[in-house]
Amino acid sequence: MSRGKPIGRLFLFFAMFALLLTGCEKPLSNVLDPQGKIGKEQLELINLSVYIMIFVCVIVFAIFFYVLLRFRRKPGDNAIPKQVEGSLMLETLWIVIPIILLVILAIPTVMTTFSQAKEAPKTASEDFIRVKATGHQFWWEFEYPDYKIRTSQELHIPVGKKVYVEVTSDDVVHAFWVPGLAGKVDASPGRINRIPIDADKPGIYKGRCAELCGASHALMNFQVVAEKPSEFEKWAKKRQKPKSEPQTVEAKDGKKVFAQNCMSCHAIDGTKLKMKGDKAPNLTGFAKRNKIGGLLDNNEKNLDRWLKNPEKVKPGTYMPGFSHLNKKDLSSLKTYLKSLK
Ligand code: HEC
Ligand SMILES: [Cu+2]
Repeated sequence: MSRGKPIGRLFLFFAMFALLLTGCEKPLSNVLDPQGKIGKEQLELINLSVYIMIFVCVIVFAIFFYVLLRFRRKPGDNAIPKQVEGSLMLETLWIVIPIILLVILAIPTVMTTFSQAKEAPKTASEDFIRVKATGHQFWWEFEYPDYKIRTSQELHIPVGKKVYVEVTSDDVVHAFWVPGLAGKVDASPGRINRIPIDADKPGIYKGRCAELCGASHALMNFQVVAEKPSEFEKWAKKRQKPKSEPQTVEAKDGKKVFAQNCMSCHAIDGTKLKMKGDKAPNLTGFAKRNKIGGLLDNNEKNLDRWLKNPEKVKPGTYMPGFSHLNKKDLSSLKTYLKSLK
């Protein structure tokens, strides 16, 4: 293969780089195009600091090049130029100008930070909802205290309402981040950090863990499902009264297999058996989820893959594999999971 001229190669390099940048993420996951009021306020702060930096760079480089050209040493000129050390005017200038710039940066930053970090009001209201998000290796749990529901991997939120998220962790330090909506916040064990999020329009926004937390950190994804408030209420009602009792013989068998093998870790609400495992995602309404483990499309083939060897999908996961179950048990188990609505 010909190696091309250096300029050609350089061009190719930048062209590929540009291509890489454009291909990074689908829409709805772009930090520089947030889809909610809160993200937009945060973007304004980013923009303000970028404008100030550009302003400083332009002036400094303009002076730099001016001095470079204007005061070049000419041949035969060996005189020492006039010294400006101790110039009161210059020193005042280069102290006062940065102070002014920092104040311009600080006022909106402090105001926005404090107004966004406010705690949710104590009494529930129509204007906002509360969510507690807990990071686990390698999945997210979401709790809605005002609705008394608990879910995982999929955070449903009503469009146009402020969502007060209280973030914490059950094990190591994770970080809660929905790039398309707002900034990130650490999820630390034994501590609650707050971040509000909101979405202007319905859609599915990618969420991810933003703190290296173990082997499957990069796979610790979740989804934010933003829907019209009426749809959200419908979803919440359904979650409060889920259809978890099996209706067919096969699903009934599957429930037995589940009770024997899975109940120690997983909870399913709305069954006569008390399935209250708390070491793993709550599987209530599992059939309605878009993804398995926040990662694989929720279909038969992937469910099979996940149940037989979750380690292969998420290295280091605490979910054991169940490839030892016989064909019939595995198939009735899947039927039961697919009936959870
Ligand atoms: C030792 C505890 C444990 C047992 C037992 C267990 N699981 Fe899991 N399971 C987990 C953990 C932990 C996760 C979360 C994995 C992740 O995403 O990182 C999980 C995830 C899942 C998921 C994906 C959930 C989601 O929200 O997308 C399904 C489905 C699942 N398990 C089914 C089962 C079934 C069926 C059984 C029994 C045959 C079972 N599990 C047994 C710990 C367990
Ligand atoms: Cu993590």
